[in-house]
Amino acid sequence: MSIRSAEVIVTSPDRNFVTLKLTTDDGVTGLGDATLNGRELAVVSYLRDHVVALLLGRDERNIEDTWQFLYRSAYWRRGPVTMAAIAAVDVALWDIKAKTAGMPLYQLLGGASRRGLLAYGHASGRDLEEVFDSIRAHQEQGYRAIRVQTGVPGLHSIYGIASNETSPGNVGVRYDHEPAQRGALPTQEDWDTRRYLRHVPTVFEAVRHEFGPELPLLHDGHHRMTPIQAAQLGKSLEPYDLFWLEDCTPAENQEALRLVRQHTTTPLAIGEIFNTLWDYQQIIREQLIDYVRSAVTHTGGITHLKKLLEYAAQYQIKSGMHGPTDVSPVGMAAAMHLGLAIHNFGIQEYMKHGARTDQVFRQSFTWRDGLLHPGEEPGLGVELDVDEARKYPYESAYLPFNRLSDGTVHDW
Ligand code: CS2
Ligand code: MG
Repeated sequence: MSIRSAEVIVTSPDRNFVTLKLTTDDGVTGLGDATLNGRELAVVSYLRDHVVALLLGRDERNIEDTWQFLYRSAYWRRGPVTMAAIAAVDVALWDIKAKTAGMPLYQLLGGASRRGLLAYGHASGRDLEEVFDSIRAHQEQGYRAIRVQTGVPGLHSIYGIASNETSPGNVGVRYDHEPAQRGALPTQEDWDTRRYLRHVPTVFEAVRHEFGPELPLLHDGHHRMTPIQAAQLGKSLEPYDLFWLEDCTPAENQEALRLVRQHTTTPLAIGEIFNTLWDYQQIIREQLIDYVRSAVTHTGGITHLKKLLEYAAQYQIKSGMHGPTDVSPVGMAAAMHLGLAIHNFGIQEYMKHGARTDQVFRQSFTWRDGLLHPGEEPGLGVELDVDEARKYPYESAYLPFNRLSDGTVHDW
């Protein structure tokens, strides 16, 4: 048994996706997601120009050895591009192993630890009325947990607001669920943390008043606050009992979370831009977060994320896997299989992909009563229609960036 071919497939049905397709000499195929939003082609080159040659002829059964080989033999370790490339190989090999074993991947990972995965959706609005309507619309779609992002008076276009104009003057073109805008250059957005800190608690007060105490509510600070501002927000949101406050401050300096922890009991989620277990070591060991936000696609695949979550479990820290539209249906399926099997599952982010994407990627997962389930097909349960994919060639797209009113670049 060995790997006969390795194809890197780039398609852009509703947004850009990068998928690795491995085929064994027995004709068994495996898929892995390698999509890195706004930097997709860097991973394509890493795979095509450096990794594919290393895979041909390898025994596809030796997943751990292949992981270690790709991680250590590269010499240059970690980082978003490397870990997305390794993730794609890893997940494709797990897909092949589960298909060969004739079982859904979660069975190979230890079987189901729950009926399904509680998932949250993205409600947002420029004002309270839009926020309320968006929450109701998500409840009608079956969501039983909701992330709330709100516009801030005085700020034109900010992260996470579906009804934002994509750029000033582009009236009517919705931001919707895709932050990466097609185009030759990134668009600039404006930001003011003090306005945001004054406004957000008033929105959660109104949402709790309107929707009651039960509904799990989440909010994404999207890396924009200093540690003391994050502490301030966490404290001011305590009365509204959030499920979590996410990415409250940039966490390259893991100690920053100590100051936040000192001042608030609002649960904290971090890690969607982390790539390895080592990025978390201190914040897990010091109990500075409650949820690990890493996605399988950006953290070295199932092999590495499973180890990270097992480490987190020792500290009663749970998973909260990143699941925006830039995690492809292949990456989402991998997240669902892992999430169903692990004990310390917390919640899964679930933004629905577009109709064209669902044509390119045939999926077997289910969404019922607010719970996701990866399905019972052998392997991941996702097939990529290569002819359909070819209809949508790559298109340049960038995530926006932020400048403060004085022109300073700020975290987006
Ligand atoms: C976000 C993402 O879903 C989230 O929690 O932080 O929308 C993020 O901005 C994108 O995935 C970036 O590619
Ligand atoms: Mg986020």
